[in-house]
Amino acid sequence: MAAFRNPIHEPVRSHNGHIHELFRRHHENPILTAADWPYAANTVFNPAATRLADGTTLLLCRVEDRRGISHLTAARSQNGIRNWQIDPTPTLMPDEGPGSDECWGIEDPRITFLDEFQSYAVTYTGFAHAGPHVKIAMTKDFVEFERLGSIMPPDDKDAALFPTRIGGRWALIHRPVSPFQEAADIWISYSPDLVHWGNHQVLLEARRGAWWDAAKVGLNPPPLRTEEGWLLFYHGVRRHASGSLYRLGIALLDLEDPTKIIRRGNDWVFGPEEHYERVGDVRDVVFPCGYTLSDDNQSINMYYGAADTSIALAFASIPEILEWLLTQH
Ligand code: BMA
Repeated sequence: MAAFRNPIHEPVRSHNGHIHELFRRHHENPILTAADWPYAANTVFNPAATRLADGTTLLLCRVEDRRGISHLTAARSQNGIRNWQIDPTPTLMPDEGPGSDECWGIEDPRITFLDEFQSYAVTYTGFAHAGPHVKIAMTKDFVEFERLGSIMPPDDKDAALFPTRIGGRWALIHRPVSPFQEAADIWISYSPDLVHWGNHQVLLEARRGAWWDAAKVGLNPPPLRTEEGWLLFYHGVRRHASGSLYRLGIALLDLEDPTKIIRRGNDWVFGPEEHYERVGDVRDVVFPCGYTLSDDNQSINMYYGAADTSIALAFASIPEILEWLLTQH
């Protein structure tokens, strides 16, 4: 595996002098914008991330064109910060044919490497007349994709797989929306084969009322296995007079039974502060869809969409995150 210098040692910025910030932004943020793209694009944001076997960082970026339709394009870099090699044409295009269930685009991918298949599973949102819904495709190289189709009907999004079976079954976290309630909660479902899903249940509820995660919660990057449990990074949305605020929160799920929540942080841990996070096509949004880990697995490099316009990078120490969570009451 190629040497990978942990970018956490580069200068980083942390704002709030009164609160110990778990995440530190890279000083070159945003690290990717539409101006870097080899072809015309409106915005690039909400990337999935993984490290390939040779150590290369791969981002599968959501690219919105000037019609408003999104597709996915891969960007590769040796250090995960700069010198990105961006595919010269879209890597995965929506099927825009008549009757297609993704005629308005494909959005917000998450990548999970499945040991069992030695393949990457990409879960993403297909968008069409019936609403957003969860789709899955398998790939070994981010060149050829095998599309397994739609696995959750509309309105459903923000889905990612766990990397291994749990109790013999695949598990998927996702976020359906019900017309019967104003808030939207995170759900978990199970499958024997990645295609047929059942045993649906609520996993984590939006907290309603004045909370930062009152209105909607949804998974961000795929769950991360740690010794203490599965780390769940999720966005909380609070609606207010001038729009919605997207911030990041953390919970810890039991390794054997992820429906058991060991801890849920009360405070949000990352939110829009910098200009590129506050101002853009959709203001006040930080939206990570992926991370990579440092060589020693002790820190997380989180890639996130900023204001639905650009791609940025922030770092956190996994032991610090766990310590923070486990001392929450
Ligand atoms: C969510 C998702 C994200 C987007 C966010 C803010 O519902 O659709 O793609 O970043 O809204 O617009």
